[in-house]
Amino acid sequence: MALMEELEVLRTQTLGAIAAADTSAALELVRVGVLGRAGTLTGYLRQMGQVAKEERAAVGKAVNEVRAAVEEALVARKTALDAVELSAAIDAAAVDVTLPGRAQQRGTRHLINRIADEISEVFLGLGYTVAQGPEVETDYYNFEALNAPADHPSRSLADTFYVVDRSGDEVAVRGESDVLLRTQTSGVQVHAMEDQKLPIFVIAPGKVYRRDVADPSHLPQFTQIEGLVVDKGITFGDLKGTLDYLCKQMFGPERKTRFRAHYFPFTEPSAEVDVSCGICHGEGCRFCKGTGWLEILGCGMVDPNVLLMSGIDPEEYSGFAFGMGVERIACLKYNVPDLRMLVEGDMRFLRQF
Ligand code: 2NL
Repeated sequence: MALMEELEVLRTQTLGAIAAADTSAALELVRVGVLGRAGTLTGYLRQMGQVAKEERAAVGKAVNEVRAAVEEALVARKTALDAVELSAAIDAAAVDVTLPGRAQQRGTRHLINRIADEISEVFLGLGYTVAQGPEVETDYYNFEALNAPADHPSRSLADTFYVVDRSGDEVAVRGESDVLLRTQTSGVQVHAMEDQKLPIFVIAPGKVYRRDVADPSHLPQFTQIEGLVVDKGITFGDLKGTLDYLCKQMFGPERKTRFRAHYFPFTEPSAEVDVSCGICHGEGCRFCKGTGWLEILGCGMVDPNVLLMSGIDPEEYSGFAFGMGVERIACLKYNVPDLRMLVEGDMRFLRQF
């Protein structure tokens, strides 16, 4: 019975092919080749009509047995291959939890802002408020209200950035005031004198602009903190005590201050304040250029004319004011030799602070 033998060969070959299939894709090819539409076993089922009547039952039974055996072997092999492939996929996607993590790059505050905040904190502790104002100001608030004479060099085109329109003409507001980038934050305090009730204890930190070429001690843009006090009975003694306290808070309790007579158009009398050198403690060294002192700010008693222009009676009220460059103070505190290092964005330098 040739047919029965053929079926036996087909069973043996198919079970061998199933055992040899080493991927589920290869196994599927075996399945389609035997049980698919054009499969070998399917061919035998189609031919059943041509099988002699008396053999039909036996052949049919044999075909079904082969099919049952093949299907059983397919399921078993498929289960085994699926397990192998799943574990291979898991291994391939595995995360090594013992690897060290990648550190997040954390930003830090810029030294300039940190020092500005430290200075502000000293004055907040003394009961001052912090005021802010526009970086684009009018000539009136930046110069005129501060008693700067019309021909003062700081008002010249060479020293101040004036705002121009497209044709290059200077911009005028209300037809009278020139528009400029503020050279100091004084305008903020003029606004405070005009708008706030007395007494005034205010500081004004912010960016200011001067038409300077950057060098070790100048930046065309820097951060200034100005302060203003207006009350009844304010004296130069109040000014000295306040600024001496500021220096000791910022640089340390062992540091001394000295007040040198100076001139500003907006204060009278005026002074520059030096803090004793932290490197030589007043002996004189290279850092303080042999003087024992480091210049840190300018100050003075508010000129009566300045009070008057903002509507305050100088017979009843007096005040003091001061201004300092934050970058300068940061460099003095950390012995940085060049202001430009603060704004060059070299992270190796900036991350130290
Ligand atoms: C400096 C010196 C100073 C003032 C700023 C001021 C403000 C008003 C009235 C009077 Cl509203 N004065 N400001 C006073 C003295 C000095 O700055 O060296 N700044 C970088």
